[in-house]
Amino acid sequence: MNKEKIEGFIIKGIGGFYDVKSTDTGETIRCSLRGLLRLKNITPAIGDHVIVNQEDDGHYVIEEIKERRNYFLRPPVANVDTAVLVFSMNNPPPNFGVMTKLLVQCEYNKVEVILCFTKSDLAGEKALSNIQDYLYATDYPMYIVGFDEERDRMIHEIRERLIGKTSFLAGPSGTGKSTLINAMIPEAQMEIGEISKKVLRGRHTTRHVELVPLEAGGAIVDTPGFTSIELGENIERETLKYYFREFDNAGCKFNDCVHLNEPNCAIKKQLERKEISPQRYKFYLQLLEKTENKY
Ligand SMILES: Nc1nc2c(ncn2[C@@H]2O[C@H](COP(=O)(O)OP(=O)(O)OP(=O)(O)O)[C@@H](O)[C@H]2O)c(=O)[nH]1
Ligand SMILES: [Mg+2]
Ligand SMILES: [Zn+2]
Repeated sequence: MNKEKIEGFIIKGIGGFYDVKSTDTGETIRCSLRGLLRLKNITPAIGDHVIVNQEDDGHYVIEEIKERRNYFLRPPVANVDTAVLVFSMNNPPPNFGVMTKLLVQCEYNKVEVILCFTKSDLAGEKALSNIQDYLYATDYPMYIVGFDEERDRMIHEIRERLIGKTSFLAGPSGTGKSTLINAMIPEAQMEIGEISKKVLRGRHTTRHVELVPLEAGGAIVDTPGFTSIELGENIERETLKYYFREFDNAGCKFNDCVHLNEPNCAIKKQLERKEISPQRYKFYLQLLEKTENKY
């Protein structure tokens, strides 16, 4: 005899189990995954809306994952509104290649992007100008935080922006994602690691993805850092250009222009007028080459 089904969303996954927060009662229920879903090779993601069933033996089992509004494979999150991309200005310095791929994935998944640059206390003017050289032609909102007297004000501003949304933090390891969450939500108490220890242990501090509610509404997801990521497989040679938001694709002579060597290419003109950052264009070409190698 089946008990009543529970509707909720996944807030945490550990060792094959998933914590589901009930939409009705707000209770957190630890669940396993029904064999059928496992057979279908569906991997649950944090943020997934699910239906849970209590088995006769009392165990809770996720038996259905509702259709996703959007989905990221790495980090594995679903149904998100906002991506907060976190890069440190120094120690480690920002990796613009990784940033480009993350931005393309966010555009593809149609999520709002916020860029956070941390450790401004450890960085000089050169670090800031490198970031500007890359981003000036885009209109991504950008926040700079560090351990300094401006910190509380900046943290407050970022938190205000995230109220009412489901957001996730993503970026390389050691850039201060968990530190940011703890600053915005002190009850979160995410584990924070020292860079030197990370290198010694050869692993990341945050090892699972976890969703933490914001008191004023919404939730933030902490994710483990990474050293490299791949472009999503659905991003193809002809469509890559649409995920560079400052590109004026409509202006080219040919609809299928990939802004390489085609005549009357509007992007080339934008480049000449410096309306596109040469850095961003360079990364675009690198990714374009990768999409070619896939076939
Ligand atoms: N000086 C300085 N250190 C910072 C700042 N933000 C974070 N840190 C330090 O950076 C180190 C890494 O911080 P974490 O929050 O663990 O980084 P993370 O991005 O969560 O790392 P992973 O979980 O491995 O992905 C810790 O020693 C933090 O104290 C900052 O603004 N300034
Ligand atoms: Mg962390
Ligand atoms: Zn073109």
